[in-house]
Amino acid sequence: MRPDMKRAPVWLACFVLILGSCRGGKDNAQSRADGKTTPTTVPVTAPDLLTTTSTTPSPEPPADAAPAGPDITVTATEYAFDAPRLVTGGVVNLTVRNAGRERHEALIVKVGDTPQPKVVQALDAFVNTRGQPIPDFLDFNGGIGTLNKGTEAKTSLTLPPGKYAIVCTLTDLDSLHANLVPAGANAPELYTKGMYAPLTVRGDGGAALPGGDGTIVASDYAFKLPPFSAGPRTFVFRNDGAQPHFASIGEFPAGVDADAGRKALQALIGANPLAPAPEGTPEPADVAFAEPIGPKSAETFQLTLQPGRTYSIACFLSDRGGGPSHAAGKGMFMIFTVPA
Ligand SMILES: [Cu+2]
Repeated sequence: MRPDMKRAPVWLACFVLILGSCRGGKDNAQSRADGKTTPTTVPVTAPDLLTTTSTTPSPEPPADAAPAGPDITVTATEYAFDAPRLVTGGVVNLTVRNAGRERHEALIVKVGDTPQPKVVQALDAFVNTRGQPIPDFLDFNGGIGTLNKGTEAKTSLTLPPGKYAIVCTLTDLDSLHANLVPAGANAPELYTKGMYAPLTVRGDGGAALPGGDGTIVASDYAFKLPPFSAGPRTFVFRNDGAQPHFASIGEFPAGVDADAGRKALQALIGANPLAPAPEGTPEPADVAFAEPIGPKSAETFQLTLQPGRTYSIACFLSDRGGGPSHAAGKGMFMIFTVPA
């Protein structure tokens, strides 16, 4: 999910070029965006996975279909998810691979029997007009946040039996360097372009959530953090609150200490998200997301911590009933520095 904390200055000429080529050929847009001409992708295999197309969701899997799990893999491309249609409930170990050229995510939302157009309408409202009430039929069940092309990430999450959709809420613009995204720019979310995969969950496989390297606890409205140490880590993100929460983790440039990080974060969160950050404010780079989860739920996420660096952690969700983001309205953000 997009953190919604900052949008960067305009480079209008380039934006026009990129938009033009986005329509005709994404290779050009991507090459311009990251300064490379060679697309890099990971090889994709799709063992016993069924391809899902989103515009016409297939009927429910048959009653005697064999569910996948607890280990499942979802592959993201432009613009589709290659994902199982039926999985065993309980703890699911999900690997998401980005085999496309753009950035993608795999957010799992519980949708029940709500038809796809109505879900999409609710997602549009949620993504583009933060602070509106979230409809009762929509629940967040974690997933994998923004993944760069050619990368993969893992999460373990809990899926009670029910009907879900795997969605990507990013747009083509999210694949551009932040400095190229003009203020107020908009593009269709990728779940409207094919990245909407219905998922049915049956039964409970009885697997347990792995422990990881520590637990980050979200409540209404604070984070409790474990001790941190440098290196590749897997953390449990647990929601003990009554509201949905997520964690967007940003890494400040080297040399930014906790004090400077706190001041910067306060300035960024207070700023208009469509405006450039105040002059000279160091900005944290998004490095990890614990995707949104509902109350009494937990998931794991991966995060590589650098020695001596300062990080931000913030929740930009609002209450289900609407209102300001938890970061802006409730002060649900923190700074931490990893020991050198
Ligand atoms: Cu929150």
